[in-house]
Amino acid sequence: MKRLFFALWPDQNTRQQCQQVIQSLPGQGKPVVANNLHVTLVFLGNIDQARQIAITKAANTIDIQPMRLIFNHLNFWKKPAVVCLVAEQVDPAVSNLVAQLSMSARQLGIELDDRPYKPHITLLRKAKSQVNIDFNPIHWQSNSFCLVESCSTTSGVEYRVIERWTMPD
Ligand code: 2AM
Repeated sequence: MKRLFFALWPDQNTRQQCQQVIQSLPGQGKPVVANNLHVTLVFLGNIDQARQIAITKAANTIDIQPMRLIFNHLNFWKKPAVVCLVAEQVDPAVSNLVAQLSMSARQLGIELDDRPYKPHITLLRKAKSQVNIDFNPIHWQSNSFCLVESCSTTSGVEYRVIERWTMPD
């Protein structure tokens, strides 16, 4: 079994901009390390090999559209205790992708969250309160999405891209 999720994987420049926001946050919570910053599309949970192969085949058939994201808000979500960058407007290209991946996962009997989808990048975990800082909105266009494994290591959780689907040129 692997703990898997679909995600958008920021380029280096976007990662650096997120890091700058993290560095300007008042000290609280546990910062997400630069290489782990991502936008979860669909969290799948523990998946066996047969289902991984099946969901990969389903993803192969998806027609990827350019996804434009503007992370313009910093939110504190009390229940997961995170501070995250949120894109208030959801690009239909992103919601379509989430809908297609979710449908494929459900068809394979994978149970998913029912909560409405909000693209976000978690910056701090174990956060305690809202932060109010000014920052320049982060603009990013993603032309690909990934299947990512969440791995527990002695130095903490590490997210590893195991498959990537990119829009043809
Ligand atoms: P996040 O996207 O808000 O940071 C791997 O665990 C990733 O999947 C994390 O980034 C996590 O939160 C996201 N995720 C979404 N739903 C989850 C769930 N029900 N359980 C664990 N992680 C979940």
